[in-house]
Amino acid sequence: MTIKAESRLIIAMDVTDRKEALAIAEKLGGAVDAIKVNYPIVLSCGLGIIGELKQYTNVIADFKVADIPNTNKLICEETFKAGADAIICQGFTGKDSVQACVDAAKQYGKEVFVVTEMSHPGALDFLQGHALELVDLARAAGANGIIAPATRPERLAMIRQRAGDMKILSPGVGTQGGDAASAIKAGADFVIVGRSIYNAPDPYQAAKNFIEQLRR
Ligand code: FNU
Repeated sequence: MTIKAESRLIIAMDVTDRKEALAIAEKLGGAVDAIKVNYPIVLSCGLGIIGELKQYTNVIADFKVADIPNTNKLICEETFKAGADAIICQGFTGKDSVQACVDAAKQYGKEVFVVTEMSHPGALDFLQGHALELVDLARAAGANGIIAPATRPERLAMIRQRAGDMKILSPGVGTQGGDAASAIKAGADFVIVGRSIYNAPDPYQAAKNFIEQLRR
């Protein structure tokens, strides 16, 4: 199943308390296109949290998989068996490693997104210089989409040009300084928002505000 762009909002569930995560998911699951889990929640709650969150919406496993092809395949299989609808992998490991993720995803009917330029300042040290090559690599490997920064809309637009019809998921909105509407305008299909939602006094209202911005 592919994750469809409806609200265009993906919540980054980086809280480490299971009850808090499930309460937010119950409130927001119906309004967002997916919940993204990363190591903090899985390390604190266990892999089973994927299945628990999945009852509310699609789940994307942001494991930034970055190993040799066989290990990548094993990581993807365990993640998909746990119920994740998609997985995020790194591209700098090379085409064979990304291909292993894509092959595993095809077997399970799931999706793969490849990190290109990251949203934080450190992405300028190495990743930015190779971002367009990473886009090409993701496409050549048959990935469903890529991750590109909402913190640099001009770079996001450049990456969009190169990405063809691949989906773009864009983190860095809110706390990291990126703007949701600008990211969509630059070519993102989805924005990923974590702290600006789950740390808000009213996460539901915060999510609704983002959805409203994305609709305009
Ligand atoms: P928030 N994330 C990111 N930038 O922020 N996966 C990237 O380039 C990237 C990511 C994740 O800042 C980050 O790990 F490839 O609180 C976190 O889970 O909104 C989320 O996106 C952003 O969280």
